Amino acid sequence: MGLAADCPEEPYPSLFEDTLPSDSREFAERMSQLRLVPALLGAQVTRFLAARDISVFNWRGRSSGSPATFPGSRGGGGSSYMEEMYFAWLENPQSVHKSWDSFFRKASEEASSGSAQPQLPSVIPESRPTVCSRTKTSKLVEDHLAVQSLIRAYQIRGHHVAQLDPLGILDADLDSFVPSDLITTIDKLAFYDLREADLDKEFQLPTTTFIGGSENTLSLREIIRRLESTYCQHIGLEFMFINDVEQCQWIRQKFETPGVMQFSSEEKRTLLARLVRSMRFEDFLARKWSSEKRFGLEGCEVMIPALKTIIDKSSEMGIENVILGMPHRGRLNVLANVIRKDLEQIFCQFDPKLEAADEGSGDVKYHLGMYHERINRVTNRNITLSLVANPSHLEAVDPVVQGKTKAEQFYRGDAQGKKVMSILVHGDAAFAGQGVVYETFHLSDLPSYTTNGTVHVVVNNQIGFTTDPRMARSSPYPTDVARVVNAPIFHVNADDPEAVIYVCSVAAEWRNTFNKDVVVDLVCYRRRGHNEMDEPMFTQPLMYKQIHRQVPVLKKYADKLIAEGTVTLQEFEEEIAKYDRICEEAYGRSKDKKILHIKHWLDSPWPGFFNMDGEPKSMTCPTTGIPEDVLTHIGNVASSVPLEDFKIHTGLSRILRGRADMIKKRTVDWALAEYMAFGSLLKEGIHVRLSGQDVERGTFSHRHHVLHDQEVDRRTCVPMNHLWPDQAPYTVCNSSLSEYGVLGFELGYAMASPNALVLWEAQFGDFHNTAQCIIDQFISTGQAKWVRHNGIVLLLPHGMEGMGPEHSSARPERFLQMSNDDSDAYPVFTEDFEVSQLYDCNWIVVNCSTPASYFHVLRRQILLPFRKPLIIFTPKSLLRHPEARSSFDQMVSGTSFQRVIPEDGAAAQAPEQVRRLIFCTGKVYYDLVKERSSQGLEEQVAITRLEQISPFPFDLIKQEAERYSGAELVWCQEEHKNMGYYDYISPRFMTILGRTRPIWYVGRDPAAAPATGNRNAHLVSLKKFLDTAFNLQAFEGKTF
Ligand SMILES: Cc1ncc(C[n+]2csc(CCOP(=O)(O)OP(=O)(O)O)c2C)c(N)n1
Ligand SMILES: [Mg+2]
Repeated sequence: MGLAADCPEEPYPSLFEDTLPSDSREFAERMSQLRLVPALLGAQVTRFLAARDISVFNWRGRSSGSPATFPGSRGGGGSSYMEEMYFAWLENPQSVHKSWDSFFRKASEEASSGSAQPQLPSVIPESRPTVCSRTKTSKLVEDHLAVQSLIRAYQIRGHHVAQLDPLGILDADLDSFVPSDLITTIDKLAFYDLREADLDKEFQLPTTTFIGGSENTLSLREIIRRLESTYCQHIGLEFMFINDVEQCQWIRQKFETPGVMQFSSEEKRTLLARLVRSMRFEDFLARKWSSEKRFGLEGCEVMIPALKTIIDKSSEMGIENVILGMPHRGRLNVLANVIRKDLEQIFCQFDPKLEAADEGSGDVKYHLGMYHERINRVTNRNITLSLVANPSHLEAVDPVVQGKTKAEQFYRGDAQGKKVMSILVHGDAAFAGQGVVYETFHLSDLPSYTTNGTVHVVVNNQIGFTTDPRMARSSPYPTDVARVVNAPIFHVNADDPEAVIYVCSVAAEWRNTFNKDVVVDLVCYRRRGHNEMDEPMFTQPLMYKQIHRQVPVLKKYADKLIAEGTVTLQEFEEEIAKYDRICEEAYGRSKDKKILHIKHWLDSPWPGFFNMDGEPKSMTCPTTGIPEDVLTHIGNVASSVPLEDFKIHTGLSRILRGRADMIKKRTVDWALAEYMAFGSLLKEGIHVRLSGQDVERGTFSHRHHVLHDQEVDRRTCVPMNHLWPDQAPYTVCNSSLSEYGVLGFELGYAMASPNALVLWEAQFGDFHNTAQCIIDQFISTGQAKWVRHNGIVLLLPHGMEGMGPEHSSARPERFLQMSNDDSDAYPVFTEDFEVSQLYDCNWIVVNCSTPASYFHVLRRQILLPFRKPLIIFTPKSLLRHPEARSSFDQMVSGTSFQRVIPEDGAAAQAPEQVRRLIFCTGKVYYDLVKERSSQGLEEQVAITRLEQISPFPFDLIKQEAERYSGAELVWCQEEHKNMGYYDYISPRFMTILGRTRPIWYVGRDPAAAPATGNRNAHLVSLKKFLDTAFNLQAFEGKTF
């Protein structure tokens, strides 16, 4: 007989409404308060929890492990009902049942008098004659508390025993341990002080579970059965760590409600048809090109219907643009069956004789990107899908996808991410192993970086190349990294297609409801080796024996649907034949294709920017100067506080006064030049975004683009957005302390549109190397591999200033070594040499020595008729150097960026008298000028600056060398000889000079570290090379 029958008249439901706190912080606070009243509750709780030290039983062939802790109970969960009652009673004694009221009243009296503990409350009114004895009711309360704990245990730990591995070999959490509080055998009821006899008793369900559906009570047997079926079958849910009750409730409702996983026969047929496509596509490739690598999806064919479900569901909820990032595995299948790239364009890529039509080196077929606008068949709405091209470097594309998504949202005014979303697909080993995954997660909730939720899909084939997951990660699941941002994680057995589809549709809904990340972990297997040529039996013999026995998911699902009568065998076979025919026909057409157009694989087309052939509309660049009144206006805004009653720091007032002074004198320093460049572009409708660590103020406290009210918390003002009423928006944002993630993000942002100046600034240039993968794999090579232009700007503070080995060098040598202009080819100096040289290069590397130079190069970046990444070595001490100022005259209309700034002093008046011409770049120019003046060598030594180092200004260097035909040529740099620019400029000088004159090196000696940590050593080496620079006998008698 059930409990309700024992005490039928009791107001049981209200009393047992669940009140367990899900918020762990709140819970911790309460626990600490609770510690203040141990005398009151301590003994009761202890008694309730006593005698539950129970051994763990073998279950489903799992071996026993160490006993689990019991956080839901021992840590407080079991007592929390009592706590809830207690705190509610403290607030208002009327709010709890009177039996609790009397219990607490009594307890507090007794606690203060030091007498014995009170009895737990009876739910039976004391005045009523009762059939339930006091012990019985006490047991009843305890049993209910136990059932609550039991439900909570399943919600928290059910996933540990879920049947996730389709092979049935590995535990998805890498641990065979069975939590002791899950009722995996009858005897484990004892953990809760329950017995087999209790199984048929009815229990009131707390509000934190939905297993009852419309019923408020269930028998214990049914409770356990339903919990098992929700949490321990083919879906494993991890969400109870989320610090938000509403979100936890939402998930519980989605999965616990009885009958939620019902599919109509139409839905089942669609799912089967999608599986047919997924599987037969791989089969087709395997048949036609059996010895080609394609990184097939076999073993996780369900990923195609999974992605399609996420897209369908999202489209249903209003999404119009989905941006995908994914690695190699299954990529061709996704292109064919999710993005719907023409099959012949995929198949023709397998033809080794296919010629590339576009310039560039191209990429392997499973890296290319794609963009497609189509109608979503399920929702009948327009949808744009793009798959972002990516390198082999696993997970590197993650932040890039996020940046592109953010930009698309920005341009559409989609601040909530209701129109544009991203999906990231990961491999299990890469997701756990690559740090950029973590960096990308940390961007997910930052205001200037959030994409309002990403759906992550992990192809968890339980292997990474040849490495077993037990050797590849220290966390239980490959997905644990997602826990840091409170993303729910849905593990699912990929051999249960309906479970997968259900989980995916919940994931899409989650993203749409809460605008937060979510992870779907498809626990699957890899039917073949890492690629189709690999032998997996070398390293995973037993796993692969099982895989060889494994019935493919398509067959399993088809058998199921045929058995239940949803489809007939004939229909199934026809579906297969139909898709095979589609593939055959496309294959036939693909043979006619002789030329590969990589531009057909663009993930981010820029409509209208290039001409119809994808070429720049001109090969000229307008001058980059601007009218003086615009300079003055921007300067005035940069020197003021545009908001009323806004109190800025007095130190900043001084800075603004200094700026106003400069504007009056028609001069600019570095910060003002930047202001003028950004402001003028904003005026022209160009969106500007500057991101990086501490960029708002500027690492060197020179920028101050965000003003902070000193009296009103978090009141800020960005004067740059107060320039003109119809200007484009300016975004300046301090980033998380990440280079890899943030640079990738900004690169993706810049990818979305050519009409934006997107800049990433490193705190110090030295730190860019933690983002080296983005630089190597995307920035320097992106256009060559994927014909996609990108105008990202890197601002890299650089300069030897005695700040030690890690705050000195942005490693110019590395950027220059990757520049693609030919050091040995004597160029043809056509009329458009300057622009066409820029067009041909893979990136532009500059080291500006004046603010005007910086101003012009930033503007040129946008005024050019094409886009190239721009690397700028930016100054530190020059930011405040009194000589490093520019006059408006160097920035007004008609002026432009000077790739080379020739000597314009005394030496230039009589070049034939000059004995030495020193070429240099950047800050060392100021040291050289000072030294020259102190030695009185202005007439004998000319100094010429290279502002643009790469592509190398061959034409201007030639002119300079010819003008000073009798002078010795010297390259002077402050960097060590094996670093800096020397190795880059030296062969180019040789080429342009026809090897007739040497270019002597002056600078620091070769070294391992880029700079000394000793200030004195720094100064000594500076003096030494400056002495050599002006020692006119230094190279006498030397040969080259
Ligand atoms: C950053 C990086 N390191 C190493 C590799 C070489 N590599 C290619 S695939 C692979 C295994 C990836 O395993 P997983 O992420 O589980 O994906 P799967 O191939 O199993 O789908 C490795 C190590 C790589 N591509 N990128
Ligand atoms: Mg894997």
